[in-house]
Amino acid sequence: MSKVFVVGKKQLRLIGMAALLIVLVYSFWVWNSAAPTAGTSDNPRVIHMVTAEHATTLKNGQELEIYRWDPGTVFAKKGELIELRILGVNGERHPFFIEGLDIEGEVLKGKETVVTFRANQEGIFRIICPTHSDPSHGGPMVGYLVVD
Ligand SMILES: [Cu+2]
Repeated sequence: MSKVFVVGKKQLRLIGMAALLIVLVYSFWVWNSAAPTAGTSDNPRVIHMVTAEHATTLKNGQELEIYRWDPGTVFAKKGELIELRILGVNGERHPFFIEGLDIEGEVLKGKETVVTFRANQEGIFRIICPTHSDPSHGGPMVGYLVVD
């Protein structure tokens, strides 16, 4: 005894759309897995930062000026090779170190400082400019590197 299935136009259209969806999902999956994973091989992932300045005049006439890393927080995956490029826009000179990591450098106005490192350690690491440490010294100029 055999069963006979009759497929109507509506079912045929649904089957066609399902097949198309499967092909699209599979194509995306193949395309996505073939894309190079930046920062995990010998090719570092580039992160751009700049030095920025915020300034205001208080009601008493006092000028308040602070420097910041911009963006204030950057992210890396554990094990990722990072090329941190910091362009000096505001402020003549910003020495810096990344607390807990053996990374340091100096950013000069109009110049780009590049540090390359592998983010081997998970955590939140402060990027500190010791020259601009608190409000009385144009800071705190602190940014964050988040590795997870
Ligand atoms: Cu600074």
